[in-house]
Amino acid sequence: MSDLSRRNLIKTGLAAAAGVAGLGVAAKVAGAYGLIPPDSDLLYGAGNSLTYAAQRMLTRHSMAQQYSRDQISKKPFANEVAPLPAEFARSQATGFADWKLTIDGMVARPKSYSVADIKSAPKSSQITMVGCEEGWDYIAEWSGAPLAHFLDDAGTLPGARYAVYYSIQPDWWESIDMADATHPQTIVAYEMNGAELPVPFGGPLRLRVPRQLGYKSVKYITKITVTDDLKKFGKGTGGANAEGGYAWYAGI
Ligand SMILES: Nc1nc2c(c(=O)[nH]1)N[C@H]1C(S)=C(S)[C@@H](COP(=O)(O)O)O[C@H]1N2
Ligand SMILES: [Mo]
Repeated sequence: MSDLSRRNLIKTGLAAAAGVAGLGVAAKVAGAYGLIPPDSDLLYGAGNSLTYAAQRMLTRHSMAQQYSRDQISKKPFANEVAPLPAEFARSQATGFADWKLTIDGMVARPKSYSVADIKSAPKSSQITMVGCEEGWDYIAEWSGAPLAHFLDDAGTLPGARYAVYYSIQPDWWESIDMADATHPQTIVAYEMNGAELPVPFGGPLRLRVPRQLGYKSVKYITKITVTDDLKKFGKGTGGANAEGGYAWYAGI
C-alpha cells in the first residue's frame, strides 16, 4: 500500500472513531480491553490501534464471507515465494512424511504433529477469498483442521493472548490474537479445491486465516508458539510483515 493511501485510510479510521466517541475515549476503550496491537508505537500506530480495537469489538464472533462452489476462481493466483530452503526439498522428497508442526510456548503439553496427525483431526472446509494487499484476490475451497483443535490438544494456558507462527522460510512469521487463533475458520490447511495443497499455494501445511489479508495466511508452517507478549518476538511488532511496515492487524 502506498504511504498516501495508507494515510488516507488512517485519517478515515480516526475520523470514524472520533465521530463515535472522541479520540481519547476510543483509545481508552482499546486500552481497557487489551486491544492495543503490537505495532501501535510505529508511525501509523494510532490508526492501527483504533482499527484493531473497533474491528475486534464488532467482529470477535463474525465469520469471513463464504462463497458458493460456482464462485471458485478458475485460475487461482499463486503469489511467487522466495526460493525454498534445502530442508524443504529434503522433506518434499519423503512426500513430507517427516514434516512436523510443533506447538510450544504457553501450552501445558508442547507437541509436534505430522501431516498424517493433522489429517486425522476433525476436517473442516471453507470456500473463502485470499486477498493480497497489492490488490488482487481469488476464491478457493480450503480444507484442513481447525487450529483450535491443536491448541486444545496442547492445552493453551490461561493468560495466553497470541499465536505466533513460523514458515520453513526463515523470513516468514506472523501472529494473530486468540480470537482469530481459536476462530472456527482459522485452519491448518492441507487441501485446496479438493486436492492436496500444491507447493506454490503453501503445501504441505498452510495456516488459513480468512478473516485477514493474504499475508497472514503463511505457507509451509512448521511451528506455532503461544504467548502473552508479542514484544518478545523479533522487533516486537508481531510479524515479519509488520516489521516491513504493513499493519499487524489486517482484518477484512
Ligand atoms: N511462507 C510464505 N507465506 C506467504 C507468502 C510468502 O511469500 N511466503 N506470501 C504471502 C502473501 S503477501 C500473500 S498475498 C499470500 C498469497 O497467497 P497465494 O499464493 O495463495 O495467492 O500468501 C502469503 N503467505
Ligand atoms: Mo500479499
